[in-house]
Amino acid sequence: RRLGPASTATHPLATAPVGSPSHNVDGFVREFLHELNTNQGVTLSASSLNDQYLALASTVKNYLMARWLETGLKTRAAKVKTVGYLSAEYLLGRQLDNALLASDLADIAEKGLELCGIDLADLRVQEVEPGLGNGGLGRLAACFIDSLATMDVPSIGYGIRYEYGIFRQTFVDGRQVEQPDTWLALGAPWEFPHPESAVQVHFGGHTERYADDGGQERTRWVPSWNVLAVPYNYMVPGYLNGRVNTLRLWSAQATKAFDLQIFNSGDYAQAVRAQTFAENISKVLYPEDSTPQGKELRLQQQYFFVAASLRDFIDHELEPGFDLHRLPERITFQLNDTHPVIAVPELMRILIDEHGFDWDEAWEVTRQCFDYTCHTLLPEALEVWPTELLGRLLPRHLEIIFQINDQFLSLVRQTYPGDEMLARRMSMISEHPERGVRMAFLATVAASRVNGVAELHSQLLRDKVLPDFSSLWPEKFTNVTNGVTPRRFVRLSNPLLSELITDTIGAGWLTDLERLKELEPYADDPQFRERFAAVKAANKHRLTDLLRARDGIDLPDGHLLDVMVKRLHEYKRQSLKLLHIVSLYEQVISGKISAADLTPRTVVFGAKAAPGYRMAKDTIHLINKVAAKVNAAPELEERLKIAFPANYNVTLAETLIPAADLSEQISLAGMEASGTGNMKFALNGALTIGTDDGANVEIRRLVGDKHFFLFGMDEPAVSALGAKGYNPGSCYEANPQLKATLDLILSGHFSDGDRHLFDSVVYNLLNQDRFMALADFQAYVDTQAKVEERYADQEAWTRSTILNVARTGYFSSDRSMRDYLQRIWHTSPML
Ligand code: F58
Repeated sequence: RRLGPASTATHPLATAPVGSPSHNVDGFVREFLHELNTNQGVTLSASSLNDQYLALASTVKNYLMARWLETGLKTRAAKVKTVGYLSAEYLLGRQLDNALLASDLADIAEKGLELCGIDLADLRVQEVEPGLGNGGLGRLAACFIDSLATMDVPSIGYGIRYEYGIFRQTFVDGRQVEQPDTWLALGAPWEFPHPESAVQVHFGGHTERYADDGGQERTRWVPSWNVLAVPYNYMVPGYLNGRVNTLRLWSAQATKAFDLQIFNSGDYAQAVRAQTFAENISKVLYPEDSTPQGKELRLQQQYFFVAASLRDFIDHELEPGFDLHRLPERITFQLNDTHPVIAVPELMRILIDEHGFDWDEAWEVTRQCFDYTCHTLLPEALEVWPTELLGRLLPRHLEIIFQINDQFLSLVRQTYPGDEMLARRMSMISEHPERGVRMAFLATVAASRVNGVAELHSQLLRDKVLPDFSSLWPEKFTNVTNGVTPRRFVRLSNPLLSELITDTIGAGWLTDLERLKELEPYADDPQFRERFAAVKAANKHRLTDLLRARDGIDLPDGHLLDVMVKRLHEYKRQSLKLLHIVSLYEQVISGKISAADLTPRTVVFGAKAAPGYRMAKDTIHLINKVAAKVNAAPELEERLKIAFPANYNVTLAETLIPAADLSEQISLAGMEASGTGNMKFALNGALTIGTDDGANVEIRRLVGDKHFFLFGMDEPAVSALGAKGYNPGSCYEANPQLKATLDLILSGHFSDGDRHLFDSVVYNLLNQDRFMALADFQAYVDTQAKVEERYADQEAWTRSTILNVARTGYFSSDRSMRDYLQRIWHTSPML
C-alpha cells in the first residue's frame, strides 16, 4: 500500500479545512445523528449509551476539527518557535466537558441531546478518564498544555499512550487491591491514530568507527532490534480562542522486519512473542509515585517516546531541508523531570552521527534546545541508570554521555583547579552502589534553564540538591511556581461558584484569574457571603449524591468536611492526619471529653499507594480499619466520620474539591516540592491547614496568615532537628495524649484484637519516623482546635474562604506558562 506523499490536488478545499457544522441546536442534532448512524452504525432508537457517548465525542471533535487543522497550517507557515513538552505522564481527566467548554458547545449539546431524549449527564459518566499519570507531575503536564493552547502558544505535548494507565484501586477487607485500568476497552473517541506516520526506534547492538568520504573518523550505532512508534494525536483545545494544539502520544508496535525475520526462520510462536515483546513498551504506566525503579522496561519507555518525538519534530514539523544549526530558533524542549533526559544524548547522536555535525557544534545546538524542571527533593526519587543497563540498551548514548561528562569535568577542573573532590561530586557518573548515570546532573548540565516548582523548592534545589551546580552557574537556576487550569478546576468542577463569580465581577476572569481579586470587597458583604455559603452547601450535596452512588458511602449533613487527597506517601503524612482522628476518638471513648465537645467533622481520604510500597499499603489498611471502628462507634454520636472512597482520580477530585471546607497539606516541611491540590482547594473556597512547605508558603503569603492555618516545624527547624538527632520515642513518652493514641492502635482495638497487625506502621513511627510526624503532632492537634474555633463562627469562616478565592488567582497555570515563556523559553504567544 502506498503511504505518501500527500495529495497534490489543486481544488481549493484541498489545502483548507472544510467548514464546521453549524453552531446551533439544529446543526448539532444533525451532526450528532449523522455520527450515530455513520460511525456507530445504529439509529437513535437502537443506540446504547456508549454509542451515544461515542457519537457525541465525534460530534464535538467535528466542531473542533477545522480549528485544529487551521492551527497546524498557521503555525507551520509562521515558522515560529514551538514548545515541545516532553513528559512521560499526562493525567488528563475526562475530555468531554472540557471539549464542550472550549468549543462553546455545552448549552447547544445539552439542548440538542434533550431533543433526542438524551440527558447529557448520562453520557458524561460513560467516559473512562485517561489516567496516563501517577499524580501531581502528570496532572501538571495536563494543566500546562491546556494553558498553552488557551494562551495561543504553539506547542506540542509528547508522551506515551499507555494501554493501561494508573491502576484502578479497590479495597478488599480494607486492603488495597489493584486492578488493571482498561480505559480503552469501550472505544477511544478522542484519539487519531496515524500508523502511516510511525517512526522506528532502535535499541541494543554496538557502535563502530569508520572513516567518512572525507577521511574523517566517525561513529555509527548498529542497533540489534527496533520497534515502531505509532503516533496517536489528541486535540488540545484552547478556551474559546480558536487554537487547538496537539498532544502526540506514542504507542509501540512490532516492526514488520522483526516479524518477518523470525517468521522466515519458521518459528511462528516466537514471532508472536517478539511482537508482544515490542508492544510491551507502551503497555503499562509504572505506578511508582516517588521512587523510580531502575527497570529496563522503564528505560525502554523513556527512550522510546523521546526518540520518536525528536524524530517526529525534526522530520515532520520542520520544513524539508531545514538547517539544524538553527534548531533552537524553532523548538524548545521542556524536560518534565528526568524521565525524558535521554533526549539529550539522542539529539547529540542525531546531529553528529546522522547530520555530520562536529561535537562542539552539536553541543551548542543541543544545550540551547533543552530546559529542565525538577519536581522533587527526595534523594531516592532522583533517577540513576546503571551504566551496564544503559550501555546494553543504548550503547551509543552511553558513549555520548561519557563524553559530555568528560567535557563538563574539564570545565569544573579548570574553574576550580585542584578540587578533585568537587569534580567527583559533580560527575554525572556515580560509582556507588553500582556505576550509574545521574540523570538530574546530565539534565542540569545540558539545560539552558533549570527550575523548581515553587519558591521554597527552587531555593532548596539550589542549596541542597544541586549546590555545586548552582555555584558554577547561578544564572541557570530559576523558579516557576506551579499552577492549575481554572477551566477544569473552577469552571467545570464548580459551575455554581463560577456563576456566582461571573455574576459578581463579570466575565473574563477565567483567562485572567488575578481578576478574582475583585471579589475581595464582597467578603464583607453579608448577602454575598450567604450566596457563597449556599454554593458550598450545594457542592457538598453533590458530593453526597456521588459518594452514595459510587461507593455506597453516606456523608452526614452539616459536618465540617476535612479532606486529604493525594498519593499515599510517608512524607505527605497521612499518618499524622490519622493520629489526629484516633486521638479525638480515644478522648471520647475514654471519657476525657464528651462527644458533644467535638465539632461535627467528616474526614475524607483519597489515596493510591504504589503497589510495591509496603508502608503505604499498610497505612491504607490502617485508615480503613480505623474508619470501620470510628464510623460504628455509638459513643461518638455521629460527630466524627471517616470516608475513604477507593480509586481517587481526576474525576473524583472534580466533585470532591469544591465540596471541601478544610484542605490538608501537611507534608514535612522541605519535602513537598510544590503541591497543586493545595491550589485547587484554595481556589474553590476551602481553608488550608498546612505546613510551611512547597507552594503552601506562597498560598499563605497571598491569602494572609489569618486565613491559613499554619502549623509545625519549618524547613530550617526540620534540618536542625535532623542534625541534632531526632528521637520520636521521646515525643511519645513526653506527650500523654500521643501515647494514648498510639497505645490504642497497638492494643489491637482497630484490628479485632490483633496486637501486631499494624506493628509496621506504629513501630516505624516510634523508632524511625523519618518524616517527623510525632514531632509535629501536638502543633497539628492544637491548630485543628483553632480550625474548629473559626468554623464555629460561620460568618468569619465564610469570609476567610472568600478571601482565599479572591487572593489565589496567581495559581492559574496560565500564569505559570507566562513565567515559563519569559524566564525559560524566551518566546511569546502567537496572537
Ligand atoms: C510532584 N511529583 C511533586 N512525581 O511531588 C509535587 O510536589 C508537585 O506539585 C508536582 O510534582 C508537580 O510539580 C510527582 O508527581 C511523580 O509522580 C513521578 C512519577 C514517576 C516516578 C517518579 C515520581
